[in-house]
Amino acid sequence: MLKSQILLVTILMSCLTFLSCDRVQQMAGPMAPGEDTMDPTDMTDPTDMTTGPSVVINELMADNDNTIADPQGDYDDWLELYNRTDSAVLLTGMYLSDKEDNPTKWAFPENTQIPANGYLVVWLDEDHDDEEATEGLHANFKLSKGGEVALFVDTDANGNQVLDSITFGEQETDVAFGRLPDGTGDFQVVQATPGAANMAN
Ligand SMILES: [Ca+2]
Ligand SMILES: [Ca+2]
Ligand SMILES: [Ca+2]
Repeated sequence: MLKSQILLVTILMSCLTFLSCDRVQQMAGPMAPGEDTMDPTDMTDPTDMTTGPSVVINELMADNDNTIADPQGDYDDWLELYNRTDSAVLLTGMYLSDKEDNPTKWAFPENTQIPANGYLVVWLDEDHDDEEATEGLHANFKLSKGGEVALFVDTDANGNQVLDSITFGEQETDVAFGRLPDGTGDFQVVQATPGAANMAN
């Protein structure tokens, strides 16, 4: 009786050895490494509004005569960024520029943050070196009323990445040009809303 039990176990072991890993995998179909651990919720939804850059250029004014003064009381050009995500974004290592051949013209100061679904205004007034201009962000270039380009740029191991850019034509004094709706819409003439949600003209 004992001998026959041992024989049965031996036969079972042989069968298990025959069903080697390769064979089990073949029967289950080809499987890429890690495929069995993929979470289907990790898939990118192509209709998701938040695909693309987290932060975009949202509004600008290239000839501000009496719309809004900067913290030093000057009516200067300005540009508004908008954070399209539900998380604050650190802008360290990112840049603004008005020259495609010099995309890293002005660096955001270390630890500059834009809040979740929030706005950030940068004065484009060349007051970056002004010791009086301690309040507010002041870039080292201005926008041309006759039209030019504004670039929002990140840098990484692959070099400069233009996250967003807007090429605009001639602008009218005290008229803002912005996305409608915020963050995703096409640029058009809008009401001037620096630091707040864009509104139809
Ligand atoms: Ca200024
Ligand atoms: Ca310029
Ligand atoms: Ca705005």
